Amino acid sequence: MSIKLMEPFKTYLDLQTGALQPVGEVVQRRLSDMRNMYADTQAVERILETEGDRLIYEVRAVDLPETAGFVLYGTTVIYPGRVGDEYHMTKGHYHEKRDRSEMYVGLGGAGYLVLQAEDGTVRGVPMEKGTIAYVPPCWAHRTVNTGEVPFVFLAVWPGDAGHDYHTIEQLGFARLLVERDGQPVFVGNPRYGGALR
Ligand code: PAN
Ligand code: ZN
Repeated sequence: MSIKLMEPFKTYLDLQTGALQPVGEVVQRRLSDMRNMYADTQAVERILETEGDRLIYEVRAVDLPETAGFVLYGTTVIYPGRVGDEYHMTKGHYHEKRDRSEMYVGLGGAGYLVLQAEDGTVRGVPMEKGTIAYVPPCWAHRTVNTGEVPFVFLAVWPGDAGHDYHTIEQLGFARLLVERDGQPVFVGNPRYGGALR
């Protein structure tokens, strides 16, 4: 008996823009998609009223089966900016299978990989071009653009990891990255609903 072989293939990655060719799913996240994730809800509403629905980040993924045995990869571009004093960021998630890890490779710009464990422990890993930041098993992860240009990175994760957005949507992250005197600083999130350490 023989199994059906998948043909080898390659993807072209534009290191500057994060564009992938060929590309599968492309997701755009706008401010309205993250309405409840920024601490300054008044700033959110003000931006939506005066400026419109700002594009915060884009994700491009290669078309591969989301099952065990595959390695998935895609790029993320977070555009620079702030909502109130909180920097633009991704929604953030745990992997549905909590023990599936991930690697992030910085391609351009600068920011942080913010990780949170279910006991409320938070860590921040600064990232720039050339940084390989590792998400160990069981950490929720979010990225934040603390610079003035797009923050671009490549992510690689196991095909059967799955994405649990719900937990972070409900509880939030315990700590937020905000700008103070032009510098990124971690502060407590007054609206955080999970365990604290
Ligand atoms: C990344 C993220 C990507 C966007 O590819 O999915 O940076 O962040 P959100 O998924 O939280 O919106 C990854 O961690 N994949 O597992
Ligand atoms: Zn992930």
